[in-house]
Amino acid sequence: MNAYVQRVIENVKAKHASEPEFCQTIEEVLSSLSPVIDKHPEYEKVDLLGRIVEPERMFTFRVVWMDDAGNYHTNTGYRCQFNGAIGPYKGGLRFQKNVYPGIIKFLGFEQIFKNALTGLPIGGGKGGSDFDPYGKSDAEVMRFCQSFMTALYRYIGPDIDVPAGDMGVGGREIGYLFGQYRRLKGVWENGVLTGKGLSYGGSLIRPEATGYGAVYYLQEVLKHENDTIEGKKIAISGYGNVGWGIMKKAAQLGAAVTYFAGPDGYIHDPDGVVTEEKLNFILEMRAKDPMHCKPYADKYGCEFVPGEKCWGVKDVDIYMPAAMQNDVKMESAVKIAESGVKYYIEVANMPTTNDALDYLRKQKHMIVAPSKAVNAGGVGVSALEMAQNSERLVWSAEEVDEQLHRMMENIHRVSAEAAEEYGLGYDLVAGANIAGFKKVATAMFEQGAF
Ligand code: 2IT
Repeated sequence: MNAYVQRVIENVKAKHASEPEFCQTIEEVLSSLSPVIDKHPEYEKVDLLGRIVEPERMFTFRVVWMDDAGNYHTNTGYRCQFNGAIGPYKGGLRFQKNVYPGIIKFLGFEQIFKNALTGLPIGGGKGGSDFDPYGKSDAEVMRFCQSFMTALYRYIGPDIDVPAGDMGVGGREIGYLFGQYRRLKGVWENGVLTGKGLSYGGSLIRPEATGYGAVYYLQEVLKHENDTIEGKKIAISGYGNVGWGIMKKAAQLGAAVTYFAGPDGYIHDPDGVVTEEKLNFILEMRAKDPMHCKPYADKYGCEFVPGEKCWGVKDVDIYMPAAMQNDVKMESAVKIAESGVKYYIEVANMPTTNDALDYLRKQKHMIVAPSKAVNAGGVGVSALEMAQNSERLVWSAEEVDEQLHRMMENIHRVSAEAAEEYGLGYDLVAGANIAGFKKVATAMFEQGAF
């Protein structure tokens, strides 16, 4: 490995030892960049890598809210404005009780190259809070969101930083956040958040975009292998917004999600989650109780395996981890490799530990695609939402879907070309890191040192 790359990785690991997720993403991404740094010694001269691993700005804030019984609670809010070289900071907010700086920084760093891959002018950022939305009433969520935005509003804006949703932040939360922003600022800046409701500046297809985009990317991989999506069986983890979008698009294209895993175990539906009724049932089940997917098995009489993940099942063609970070560890990776399944398409942010990812990438019979490319359609359509807002226009669902489709084809193509350029063959993981880096690095270099 390039000595400068190695040094930057070691520095990050020493400085951020208490933030393992951040160290993990830095090590994974930077090790792909070795050949690029070899070719561009000018980047070392201006310490471009030392700069890129340091957020431009990151802050915490106090969020105090009152529960329905009148008790006060205090949470920590975060926003990491990681890199604004190619556009306003852009990235979601995660509300989950395990949120701490290491999670926000890993997500923020992933967002930089992901956003660059969309081909649109958006920088990388992320935020959130250790607030646990589970079991909270609507009124409690509203009060929390209002308090959160009261602390954050002066640091964001359509040309500054544009938050969106992530885990624990969906349409409802974005509505409350947007309402409070508007109340505080007294202006209708409708590009300030994305994932908005359709009645106040949201984009058609945004809720489905991450899942749809993942399937469009998968189609490009299949095309590269002279294969097609028709008749393919898919095992996924997660059945949130993203997993649901995968199920729906797969069904439209003649494929089927036949396994899906939730927090309580996994479901095997040999017929696939392909009907309108089943897709709607998933939505209802999640709204009622996000922690259990067993009701699906009870309703449709299919197998439910409690406490297990579906990694290693043999009667599928494709794996798509779409739940959360570090979902697939070494033990699962070995089962996946032994199952003989060819396609491992990451969807959630950093769903695979570094050792497991290295192991899977070394399997000769497998093709591995990285989440920062595969899930980029979500933030890509967020950027399309910003474009519609600034034009004061609403594009049709067909138009947005068509642009999303083209975006995913392009992301796959530039990733494959970047890997090819550096003699790495069809390495989509390295290719995505290199293609994203090249755009951001060029912008940083041309803008001088800061
Ligand atoms: O991980 C992600 O890319 C997101 N949560 C979406 C971010 C966005 O700004 O739409």
